[in-house]
Amino acid sequence: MTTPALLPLSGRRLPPLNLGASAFPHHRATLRLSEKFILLLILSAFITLCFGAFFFLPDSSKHKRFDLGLEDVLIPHVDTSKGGKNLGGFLIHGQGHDEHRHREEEERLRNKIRADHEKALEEAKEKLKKSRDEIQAEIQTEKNKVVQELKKKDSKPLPPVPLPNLIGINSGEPADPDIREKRNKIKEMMKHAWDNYRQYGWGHNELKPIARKGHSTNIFGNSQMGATIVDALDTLYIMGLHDEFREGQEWIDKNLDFSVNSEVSVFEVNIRFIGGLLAAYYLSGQEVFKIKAVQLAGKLLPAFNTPTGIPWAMVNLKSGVGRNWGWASAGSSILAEFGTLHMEFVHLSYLTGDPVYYNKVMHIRKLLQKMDRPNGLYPNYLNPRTGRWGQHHTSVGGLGDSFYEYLLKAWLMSDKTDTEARKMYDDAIEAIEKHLIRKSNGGLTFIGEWKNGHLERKMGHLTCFAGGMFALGADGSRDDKAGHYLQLGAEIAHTCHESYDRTTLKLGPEAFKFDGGVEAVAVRQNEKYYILRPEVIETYWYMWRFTHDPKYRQWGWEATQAIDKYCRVSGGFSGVKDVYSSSPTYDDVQQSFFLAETLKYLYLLFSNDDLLPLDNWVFNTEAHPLPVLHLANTTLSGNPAYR
Ligand code: DMJ
Repeated sequence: MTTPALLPLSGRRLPPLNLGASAFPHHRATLRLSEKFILLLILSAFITLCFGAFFFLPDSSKHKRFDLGLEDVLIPHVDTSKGGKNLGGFLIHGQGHDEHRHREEEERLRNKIRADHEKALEEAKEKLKKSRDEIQAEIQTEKNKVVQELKKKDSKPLPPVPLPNLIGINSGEPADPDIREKRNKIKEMMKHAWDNYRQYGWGHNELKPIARKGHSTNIFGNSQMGATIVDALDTLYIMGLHDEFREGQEWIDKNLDFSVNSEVSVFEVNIRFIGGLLAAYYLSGQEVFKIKAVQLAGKLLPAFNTPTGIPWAMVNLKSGVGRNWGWASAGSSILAEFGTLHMEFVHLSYLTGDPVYYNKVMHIRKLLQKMDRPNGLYPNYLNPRTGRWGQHHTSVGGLGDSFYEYLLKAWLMSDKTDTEARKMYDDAIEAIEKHLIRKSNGGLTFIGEWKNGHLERKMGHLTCFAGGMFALGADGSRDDKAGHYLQLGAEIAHTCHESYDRTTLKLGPEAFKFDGGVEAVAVRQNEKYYILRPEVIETYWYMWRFTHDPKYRQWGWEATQAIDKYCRVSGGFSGVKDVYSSSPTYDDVQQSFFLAETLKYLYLLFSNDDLLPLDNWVFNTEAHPLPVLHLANTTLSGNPAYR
């Protein structure tokens, strides 16, 4: 749950440190390149020699016979009347045929050889004119082609696994006409967002609803991977927008290609693409989503080739080269990024029967378990080369958030059998309560940030998801503190609602303070924006499911109306730059998570609880529902290939 797109990036590229077979891909390419140069030189020298020698050969006209091996050359012919032997439409020429014709034939062949040599010489010269980079790129392209061909030959269908019990894929239609009407309004907003993306941004990652064109950020790399399509699929399905769902499926089937020279965020691609594809697969049963998810996961695996096994933040999908964000403390990887892979990777192992994914995330967990934690808190930064913490900053918002969420959800998704994850969650939450959670003078409970030994009394919009997390984790909590955690969830929901209610637009700012008389209000201009984020609505939905207190639907409806009034434009939905201004300006981005999360949580808030019940489904951090795996009965993969 980080926002790397909003943080500065450095151009510093860190070389991979592993010393295995792929440790020096660049070096290997250089060797091939010089070999290629030498070969080209030898080839051109040889051609020049042949070409020159050809003109020094004696003139055939001066000799009775110039043997170019013509005696037994096969020349197409149909006439056998002159004594030749017909072999299936070809005539073998022997002695005694006409001199003139022979000379013509020699001449024709000589011209052909000369032309061929000239062509080869030209090609060799052309090659040598190219820069090292161009030649290297050509070699790489050829290598990739070969690899792709081999892969095609190797690609076997995925092993069949029994699907988990998929309960609660239904319409969830509420009986109350007022609630139905509200739900229909949210569905209409989804259609507006989708239709405009369909019209103006199709295939691009996101939409610029005012400029009416495609948009992308560095988290998706430089190619058009249709992030909005993949992220929106399950919301379309849940809302019963089946034509739109099929359009998306068709695009994915025909166009979604991961063999691109593009450097992407491992975390973002995991939560939006792999999570989105897996959820679409489980909801619809369409194999294409599973296949694409597995292909993509294979492209992320090289990111784990670090001395510690803690993955790089970014990986190039083609070369597999990884690196970290330049802004991260001392070349560190980010807790919320490498700690938010578990749910998707467990499902990948389950579906493929290949333990590689499971092993990667369990390795991360084991490593974290062994480390000392200052005050019991997990710092946001961990160096993947040394295995040591970076700066001692701890946050339940950006850079830390979904790590805690995934500990809890790993336990839930395992049908509550992964008690190790539950223990880590309980320990972490206890330390967070002790050091980060406080009450303001005005009685608002907030979660601050720990920075170098002191508490910053500021809470981010991202942190608001924690209300829902506390409620979700209440059942099964240590010392039977379920009531306490449900209450804590309610208090966070209330605080976050206040952060919306105290603005002009009734939309929440990116971050708000509890300091010097300020309560739940943004102070700095660059923290006053709202970019269609879901976290506050996510918490309303969880609180609604656990309490059925009507105020959560009321708060959700306030947010729906505010979004429709202030963020809706004719070309889609846009974020706004200042929620305290009555005439806000737009940021002109329709984030893919608006379709994946914000509208989905709103729709579920106004649906019956039997649509995707929380006993059977766990939502990943991008709101993609994955089924609980009843592992106790089935083994991890449910198929014998998995050991
Ligand atoms: C989403 O991509 C996910 O919720 C992520 O975990 C954090 N940020 C955005 C939405 O704000």
